[in-house]
Amino acid sequence: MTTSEQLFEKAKTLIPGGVNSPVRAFRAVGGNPVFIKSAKGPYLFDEDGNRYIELINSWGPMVLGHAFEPVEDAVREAIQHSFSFGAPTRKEVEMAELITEMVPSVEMVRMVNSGTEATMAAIRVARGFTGRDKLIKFEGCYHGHGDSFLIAAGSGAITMGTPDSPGVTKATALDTLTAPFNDLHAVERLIDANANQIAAIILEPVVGNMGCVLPEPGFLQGLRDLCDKHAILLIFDEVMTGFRLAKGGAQERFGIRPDLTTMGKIIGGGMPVGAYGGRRDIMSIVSPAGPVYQAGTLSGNPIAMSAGLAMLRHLNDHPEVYARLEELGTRLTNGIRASMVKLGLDFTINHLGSMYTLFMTERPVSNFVDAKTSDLPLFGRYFQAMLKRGVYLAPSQFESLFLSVALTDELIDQVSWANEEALKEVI
Ligand code: HOZ
Repeated sequence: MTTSEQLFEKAKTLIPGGVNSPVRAFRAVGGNPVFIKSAKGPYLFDEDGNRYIELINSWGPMVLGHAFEPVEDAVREAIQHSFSFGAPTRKEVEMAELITEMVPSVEMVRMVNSGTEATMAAIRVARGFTGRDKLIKFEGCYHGHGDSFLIAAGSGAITMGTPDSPGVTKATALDTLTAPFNDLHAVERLIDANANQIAAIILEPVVGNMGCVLPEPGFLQGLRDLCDKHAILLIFDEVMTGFRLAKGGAQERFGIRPDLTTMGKIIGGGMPVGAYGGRRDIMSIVSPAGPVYQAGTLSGNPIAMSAGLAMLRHLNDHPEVYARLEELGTRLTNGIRASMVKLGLDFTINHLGSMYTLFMTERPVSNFVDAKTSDLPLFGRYFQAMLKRGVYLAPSQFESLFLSVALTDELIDQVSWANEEALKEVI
């Protein structure tokens, strides 16, 4: 038995399913999860001494690779001053200033501890601001595990076969309306059928949680226009895309200004951090400035702020990081396409910048229904074939992969090679 196997056996007796977040249990791909011991740059190392080229990067934030030295140094410096105060600090002010500079739609920002917290708070604020109860989300988008979002949810929820989770009350579920991603007409119909009742439309502007799915031309602008017309707030969930697709996230890349934005672990340099922010008039209703309550002792934690500041400052000062991420993403997806031509395969690759997904379907994937046409058992075999060749992919078809600038051209070519060999093996 490997060390990972031993750990998993024990974990299953102590932790539900043996893991603290479902996707990583490998249920969708079979086999035993590998237990990670450490990571550096582009590599993960498991408890059995195996090394993997890392294509998840903690589900997004490790855009500079693991254990990036300026972030490590910042954490080392910060821990000398204790770990938590539950009181304001200079670093929180610096963080807020930097975020508002990098993401101009965010005029005020509140730090929280995870993307889930950020989205839960953002919709509360949207409801408080508009005085309306309902929200529109898109099938297959995932906004964390808040009750309102576990309706037609992607990521682990669909991976485990529970897009609509038991435990969410009927009343809560009724306030969440869903539409297919990229379908403006469906959104219009929902708005018409629920006149003056919709507080917000929330979406991942580039989806990571049903695999990588791109907005079609005009979709984001169409949502912006509908929101303006009907006094609905537009919320971009940039937990995965923020500071990754561009310095200012997907909203910079597509030139759309949402009313509110949610952000995640990247602003903690990978540590447990989230944030929500947006228009000053909206954020001014958050307690204690206004009546909408939201709080947290760990919010703005000094260690996490130090890590996040080091990472965001680096990204802000080094725009070449984004050009490099583009090159790496293009090199890898071109390599995968070339292999597929060679092998006579026509699977769909969705790609933007440093995010991509190879869907095991020949159908173009622009929404959840399309994504679900993927051959999931084939994906499982492909995942295992890649793992065997030392490449660590997301253990679910319904997740995006994320590259880091720690990858080199040579490593990208190794991944392409592994990909071709893996496809040959499983087809
Ligand atoms: N649901 C997360 C990504 N969409 C992954 C959770 C994990 O860390 O296992």
